[in-house]
Amino acid sequence: MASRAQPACATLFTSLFAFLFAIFAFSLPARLAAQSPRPSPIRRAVIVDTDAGPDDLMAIAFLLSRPDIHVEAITIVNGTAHVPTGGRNVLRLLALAGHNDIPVYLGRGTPLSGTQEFPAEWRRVADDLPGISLPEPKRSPESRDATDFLLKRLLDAAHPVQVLALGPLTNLAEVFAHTPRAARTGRQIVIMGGAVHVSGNLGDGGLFKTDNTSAEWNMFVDPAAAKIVFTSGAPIRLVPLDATQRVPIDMALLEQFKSHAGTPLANFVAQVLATEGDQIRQGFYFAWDPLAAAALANPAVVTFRPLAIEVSDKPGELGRTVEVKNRRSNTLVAIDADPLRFRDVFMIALGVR
Ligand code: AGV
Ligand code: CA
Repeated sequence: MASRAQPACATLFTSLFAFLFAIFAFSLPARLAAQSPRPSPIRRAVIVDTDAGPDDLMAIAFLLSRPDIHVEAITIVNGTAHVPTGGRNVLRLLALAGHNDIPVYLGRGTPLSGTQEFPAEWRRVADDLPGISLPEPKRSPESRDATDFLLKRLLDAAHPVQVLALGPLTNLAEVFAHTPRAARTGRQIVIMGGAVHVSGNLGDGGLFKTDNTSAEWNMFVDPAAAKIVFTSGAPIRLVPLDATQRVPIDMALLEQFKSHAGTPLANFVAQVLATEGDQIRQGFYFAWDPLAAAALANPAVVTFRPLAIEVSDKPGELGRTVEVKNRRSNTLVAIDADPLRFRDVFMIALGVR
């Protein structure tokens, strides 16, 4: 008797357990969604390599506001800001965003070769961020340097990561020169820089005297690094001036942010835009790094075309990104952008309507 009752009891228990488990399992997604402020559980891992200019910080604010993107780390490259101050400012932005979990790694303070620098006035503004209030940082930069971090992280092929490069290419080039296969293990690298079928921007603001009318600043500051990255075999999406000049930032966008910013990050963007008011009014302030970030998050904001790109080392056009015809493409180049789509993508993420 007892020997038959046992299996019956066990079956009852098994069914009861299966029933309870089914209720638990089916209600799990709904409960998780209710608890989490982020609707999408699948987030893309992104490392931002930045020279911490004011518009780099807007691009980072945008990415931090996207529920589908996980900014895993930020590496600082020599460029608009000086590396230590740039790192500190990024950590202050992360403190504002409540993202003190994101590590910041510092790169070297000079280009791989040459002594080109951004105009001193732009460097001062990027270091000091006049008119912009940010809290004190909640942590220090990591003690490992940026290239050591990038190298090991990119070689972890089991966890592919996208890199968004918003300044000169010094850090990435240092990594690829050291270990060439690191260029091929990551996901797409999205780069803001270059000018392919349009003029360069070294003359912006009349701060720098040069005859070079074809280079863009990020490529010009470290052309040797740009050359290494474009010949590395890395899968590159380039967002050059061809695309960014289609997206001028106008007073209307500034006003929208001023009157509708409802989060600390949107408020921060409003402040940055307000400090660029003069350039915006004169019509030469563009969505450079914010467009590249938006193109990473939502490629439909730009039109990509596969092209073979080479970086010039000729004196009169140092750093120019040249299209070479009849050669296999090495780059998806954003040759155009949709300004209205950019606005939507950027403003929706930051909660501004
Ligand atoms: O050339 C574009 C790059 C972007 O990475 N930077 C600005 C963005 O961070 C340099 C630059 C070009 N024109 C500028 C720049 C301007 N008028 N003010 C400040 N930086
Ligand atoms: Ca930049």
